[in-house]
Amino acid sequence: PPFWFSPITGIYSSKFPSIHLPVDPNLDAISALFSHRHHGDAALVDSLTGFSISHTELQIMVQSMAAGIYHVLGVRQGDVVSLVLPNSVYFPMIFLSLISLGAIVTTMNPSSSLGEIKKQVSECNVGLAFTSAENVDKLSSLEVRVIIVPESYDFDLIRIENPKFYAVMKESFGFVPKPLIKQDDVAAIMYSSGTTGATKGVLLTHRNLIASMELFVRFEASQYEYPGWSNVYLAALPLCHIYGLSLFVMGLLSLGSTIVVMRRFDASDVINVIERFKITHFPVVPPMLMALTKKAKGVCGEVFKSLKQVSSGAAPLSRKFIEDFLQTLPHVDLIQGYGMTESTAVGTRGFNSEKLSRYSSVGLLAPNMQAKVVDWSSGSFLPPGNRGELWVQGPGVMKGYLNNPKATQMSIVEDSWLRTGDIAYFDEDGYLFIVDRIKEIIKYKGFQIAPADLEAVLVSHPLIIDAAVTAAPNEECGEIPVAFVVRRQEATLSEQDVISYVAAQVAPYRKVRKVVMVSSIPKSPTGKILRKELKRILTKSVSS
Ligand code: 4UW
Repeated sequence: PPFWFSPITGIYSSKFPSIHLPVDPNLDAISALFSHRHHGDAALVDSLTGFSISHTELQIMVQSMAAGIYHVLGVRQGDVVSLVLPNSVYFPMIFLSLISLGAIVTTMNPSSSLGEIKKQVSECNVGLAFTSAENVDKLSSLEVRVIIVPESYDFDLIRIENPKFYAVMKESFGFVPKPLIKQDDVAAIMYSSGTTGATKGVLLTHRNLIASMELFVRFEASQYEYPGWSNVYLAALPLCHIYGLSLFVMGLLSLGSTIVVMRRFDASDVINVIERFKITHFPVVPPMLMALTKKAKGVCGEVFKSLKQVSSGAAPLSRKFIEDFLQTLPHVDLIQGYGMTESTAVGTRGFNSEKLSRYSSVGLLAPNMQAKVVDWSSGSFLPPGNRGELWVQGPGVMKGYLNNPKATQMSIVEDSWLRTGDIAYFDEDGYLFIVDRIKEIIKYKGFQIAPADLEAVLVSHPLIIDAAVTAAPNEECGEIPVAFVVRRQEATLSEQDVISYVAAQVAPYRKVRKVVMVSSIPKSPTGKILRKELKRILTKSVSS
């Protein structure tokens, strides 16, 4: 057998030598981040205005903002603060400042509905939020103290128009007592539905964030022929999701790379931004790759001269997209990566994906990570070439779910193994291929949608007796949520009524996009929704 697989234990190990992670139990992720020395110049650049701050300035601003947050806002170690923010240069500054104080950050998608924000605010016990103007009313109605984060980088203007934020950011308060932060303390609570049920808070510790920075981002950069600090990354992925957060906010800032931040993804803008800022690396989700390829076909190749690498993840990438991209931009390296919120994005990354067959692989296990491929009927551990549920183990794996020991016990099994809910196999060279998903989550453009969350909204409708949600494949978005609905007998409820009802209560990306009226929901004797059966009904209704 290869050195990276043991037929006795069934354990796959990383092909890379282990990386020495800091052993001091009293270490916070921000001290670890800023302890790295590098040659970096510009750290964060706003793609719209070109406003930029250097790595040195970033460090100073984080210190001064932490002091402002401590003295002006009274935030203390262990307090949970929410970021309900679109991408901006301020996002990393605020995140790093809060974490450095030992506060716990919970991120929310800025398009979240009042109901979604309410759930997270109450579960996490959020007292303060940093948010953009459009979410102020929602948060205030929940009695959360709000700090509005400006869109502008004109500090003279901010001093007049938003003196509160200015005071937090710029006033110099000098001394902040440094709390004792342990690596095992929780730093962030990210939301994910895991393998089943509603969305849950994923507890990520300082140790998890450090592991993600070292094993995912810094390790990959160490494999390039050129130094990581010379790269210019485009951050169009949402920083509120684990992929953007661990890559841009932690890993790349520690490397000294330059990050050009886009408020939101737009394919035409992206092309201008790539040319203007000479972007070298562009991490994407599959729909972004598709949109980029489409746009690139009509554009002179010179525009993409600087681009070296595009990395895709968070959802499966079809072979068709891969081939199309490689034909359109043959000089650009395409890799895939795989990770989860529950693993702090640590998982696999593609390296030297020289053969076309390898492009559809999500790459090799990160250093210090181990995996098992488990046969779901017999429970046995499978060797290379065999498909089963992927389990992973390593320092990126979360502490557990917030206030939910049962869900934690179901996800982290045999002491330390995280069940991914993905069906996968390793090939004879140790490359991982994700082939299916057995967990319930729907991936819409790489974002998670928990069927259970939508089902709860659906059955709250007075005319709906029962409901179930599953995914339908969709070329542009990967998957879209489809609702199966059982109406009250006398009810005149249309498919459009159902779509509108849900749309009013969830973030736009999570809305139901198709409705199938049924007379009953297929369930097991114990009342569990038979999702496979739903999928079957769906395929039948499409093909007939
Ligand atoms: N192919 C097929 C993939 C893939 C995938 C993820 O929302 P979460 O919890 O987290 C993410 C994290 C994505 C990510 C992390 C680190 C990294 O290097 C990278 O590379 C580009 C991406 O999406 O959803 C986790 C679930 O998303 C699916 C899979 O089902 C996983 O359990 N998923 N990446 N390349 N499916």
